[in-house]
Amino acid sequence: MSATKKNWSTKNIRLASVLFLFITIAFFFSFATSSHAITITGTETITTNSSASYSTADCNGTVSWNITGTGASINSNGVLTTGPASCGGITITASCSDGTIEKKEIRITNSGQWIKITECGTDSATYCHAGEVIGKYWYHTYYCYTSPSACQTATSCPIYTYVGCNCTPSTCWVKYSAIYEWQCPAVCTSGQTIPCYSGAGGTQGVGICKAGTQTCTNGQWGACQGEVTPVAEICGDGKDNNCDGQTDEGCCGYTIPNVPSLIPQCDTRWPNIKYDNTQKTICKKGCAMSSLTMLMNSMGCYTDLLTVNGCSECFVGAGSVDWEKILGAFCPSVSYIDSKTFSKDAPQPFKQFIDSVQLKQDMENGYRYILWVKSPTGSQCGHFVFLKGISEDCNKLEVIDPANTYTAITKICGYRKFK
Ligand SMILES: [Ca+2]
Ligand SMILES: [Ca+2]
Repeated sequence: MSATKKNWSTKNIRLASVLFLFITIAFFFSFATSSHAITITGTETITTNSSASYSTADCNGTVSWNITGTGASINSNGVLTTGPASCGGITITASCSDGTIEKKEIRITNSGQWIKITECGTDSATYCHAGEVIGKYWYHTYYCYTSPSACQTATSCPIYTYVGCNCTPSTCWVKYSAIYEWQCPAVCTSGQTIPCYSGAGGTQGVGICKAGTQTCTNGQWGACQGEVTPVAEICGDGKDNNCDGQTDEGCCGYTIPNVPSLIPQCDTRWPNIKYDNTQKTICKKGCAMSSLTMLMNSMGCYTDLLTVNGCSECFVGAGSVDWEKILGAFCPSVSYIDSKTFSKDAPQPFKQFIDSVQLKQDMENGYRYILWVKSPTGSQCGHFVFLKGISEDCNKLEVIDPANTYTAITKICGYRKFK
């Protein structure tokens, strides 16, 4: 029994040893023939004729390198010794002695050739990642379209033109558009400037209108900066806004209704008649009285100069008219509103003190003015005229002058205002 037992034990040990050896060999062969995933590391985008280095991660053995496309070559160390000369994508293949193989597609960007969208083909529904920058050329950036259908209809894309796209899952080509370059060639040197003007002919340099400047950026002219072109005339700003050579035209241009006839202070009807009770004649002294008489006549109160001159209480001091008393005596419907003096010594440009458009509105609203102006025979203030209107360009006050000298004036010393 014990011998039999011993024989069984010996048999079992031998069997266990055989099994152990078998498992060990099986494990060894299993280990020796298993493959690792390897990864090619190195740049994914290169320019034509450039070199680049690649290596593998996790290769359990030696690596042999191969390359396809565009005449490029790669040496045994994974160095791209001859870069791709031009168009097309290239594929680098690393074969590890442990049996694993890895391929890597490389994008080629260069001055105006082809790009291969390497992302294409990894997913049958996605050629490349939407919005991904697939290349840059000059100052253009090229973006990926997301689907075959988009790829096929992308010819309207403003930044480049698809010239070929078979839209199979592995190939989607974009060509930098020669057409685009023809349409938009560099037309200027960056930094260059030129004058520019988009207003109508004949308006540049007139009134407010002036040229601007265009600056060249990236070979193309930028927008015109700083130019001033015609706009509708703005009343009362003293500027020629529509650049037609006239300032504030159409803004004034008013003549009062019922323009009175001239009452000349010197007239054969009163050749040597004294003014008021002075020793001076109406011809010498009667401008204010004449202006006010014309004003009253235009406002429906007809009277004549000799009648006014005969009104003993209508004058004050040394023969100055009393505006209110004359109106009270001959035209009580009209009131003396205001008196303004801008200068007692020399007339001043009325536009310094009076807004032309406002003056026109005043006259339209029934206000009437007698202007204090320069004496026709001297340089100082000493004469009165009746304001009948304002010129089209707002620059001149049109008057009826008792001395029959002025028809329009631009400078005044002051005014008397009535309504
Ligand atoms: Ca104008
Ligand atoms: Ca204007």
